Amino acid sequence: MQTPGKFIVIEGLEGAGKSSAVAILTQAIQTAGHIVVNTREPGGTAMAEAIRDVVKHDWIDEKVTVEAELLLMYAARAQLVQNVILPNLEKGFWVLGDRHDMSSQAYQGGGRQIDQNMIESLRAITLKDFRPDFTLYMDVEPKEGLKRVTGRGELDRIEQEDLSFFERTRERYLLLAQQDHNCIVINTMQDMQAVHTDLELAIQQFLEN
Ligand code: Z5A
Repeated sequence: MQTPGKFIVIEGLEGAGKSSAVAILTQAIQTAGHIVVNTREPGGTAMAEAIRDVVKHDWIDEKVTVEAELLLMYAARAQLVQNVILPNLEKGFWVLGDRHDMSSQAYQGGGRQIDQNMIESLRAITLKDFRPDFTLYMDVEPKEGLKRVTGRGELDRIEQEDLSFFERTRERYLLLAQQDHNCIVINTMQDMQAVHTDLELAIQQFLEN
């Protein structure tokens, strides 16, 4: 789908450093003269934020099925794409997303081990041929990522998963990144200054092309 604006996405496990990446990329894109609209997934519209609360909530006496989780992620995404992302891209603004479809492919496909064809069908129904123009996957070893975010308070339902869930998620992320020629991998197992330099170089190259 061709629009005047560009859709850039930051992906990665928890503790990969997505928050500071958002700040650096926003600044670089604005300096190049574009208006930036920031989004996060799941969330970003009133209804999608309500879905975010539902999907992250720990329902204690009720098992959240992997199918329900997947459907909720796509319901939130459908709302965000139609109400926020596409209208802004059509105005020529740049949209910078903290997570998008690759999160479902990695967390629900890799972590939860949902069949890839099922996810692909949902993707096709919800997003049709809409895809990011550029994705920066922030790679972190799960143990290190979880260490960085401990001490932030109570863990939500997904954060309570065991290490093997995050290892499967990371493995799927790396595979997806390798298959997507519009995606680059940023190694975040280095100090923050080096990560920031890599991010700046990557976005400059994209802006120049
Ligand atoms: N999810 C899903 O399953 N399927 C989907 O389709 C979608 C999402 C869209 C969203 O949670 C949850 O939903 C997420 C995936 C799932 N669940 N999990 N688990 P969220 O939005 O609340 O959480 P998040 O996206 O994972 O954000 P986060 O935990 O805040 O991660 P982050 O933004 O990457 O972390 P950060 O705040 O930038 O960095 C964390 C700390 O590490 C911070 O103190 C930094 O100073 C430090 N840091 C960062 N980089 C470094 C380096 N290089 N060295 C040392 N320290 C560092």
